[in-house]
Amino acid sequence: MAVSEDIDAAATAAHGLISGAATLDALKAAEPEILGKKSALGQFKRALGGLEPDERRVVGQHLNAVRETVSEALDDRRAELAAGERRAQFEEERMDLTEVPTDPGLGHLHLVTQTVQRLEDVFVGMGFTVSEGPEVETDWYNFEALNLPKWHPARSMWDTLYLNLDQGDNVLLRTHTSPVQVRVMQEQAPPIYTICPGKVFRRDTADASHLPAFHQIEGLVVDEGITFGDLAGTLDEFTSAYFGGAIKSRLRPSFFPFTEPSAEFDINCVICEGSGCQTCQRTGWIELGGCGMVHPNVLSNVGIDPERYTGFAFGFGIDRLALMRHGIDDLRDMFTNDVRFLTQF
Ligand code: 2NL
Repeated sequence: MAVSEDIDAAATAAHGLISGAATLDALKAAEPEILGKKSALGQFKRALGGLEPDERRVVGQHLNAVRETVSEALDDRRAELAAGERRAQFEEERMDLTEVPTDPGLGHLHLVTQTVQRLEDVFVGMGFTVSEGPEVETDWYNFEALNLPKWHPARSMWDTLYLNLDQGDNVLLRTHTSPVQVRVMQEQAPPIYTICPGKVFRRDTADASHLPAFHQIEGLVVDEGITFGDLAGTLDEFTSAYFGGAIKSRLRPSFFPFTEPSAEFDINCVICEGSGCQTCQRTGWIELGGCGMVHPNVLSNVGIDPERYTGFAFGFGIDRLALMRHGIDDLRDMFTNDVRFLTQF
């Protein structure tokens, strides 16, 4: 039958267009010509209406079967081209990862953590315990208990960061680790021999020698018969245990509201060992921190009888200690977390 052969010829042409399309875009552009209304196969469909019912049935069935086959071929070709184009895209965007080291090596503790652990080792070796406490504190623990009532002018020694919790200026980020020792004294009767390392906070702009969050270690001893001589001896013993026998310590009079008497505590310059250099401004000494005999008011505030017990306390910065030991000249370098810097230590 002539019509049937024409349909087969149109189908062959359609299959030719399908397999001839080299890209998805080309296939899409050819679609109207393959099965669209104006395509040969589309026109046959419209022409069915003019045929006799018997012929229409036979030709119709044939046309439908042919259109079905063409439609399947179109779908297959579309899938094949899409897969090919995706493969080409992957190939084009492939990244060469061979420069990434295959063995990144083990990490290690941060320089400040290493320093804290060495300090703890030295003090634990001298019979101290290690105490920790909250970084968010109340005004009472951070100031009031330490002989710093609200009106005390020395409160301006600490640029305090207050937390806005609708509690006025009552809740703050601790400005020193002393509140930990206050808690220890509340919870535990003397004898007390403890150190408190930890993070402390000040309202400061970061520069080479200041950070708004830094690390401090404080020590506290409360027992019967503790004297200023015990304080000096403990700090000197610590100094030679931590820095080596060549480094000595000395005390200079100072003031803290929570100790009386109070002192600054210097050590021989670790660079020149006391002979004088640029780092110590040719004095041979470097200031490490402060110390003193615990003020009787502080003992009373935590329920310890100052007539029976005396004590000493000291505090110094950990970050600067690490800085000194390793000849680093900018505190910020330790916390920028550039592994090229950190892996040196
Ligand atoms: C410094 C000075 C110091 C204390 C901390 C202290 C703690 C209690 C009672 C009395 Cl619970 N004192 N701590 C005492 C003197 C100095 O630190 O320059 N730190 C960086």
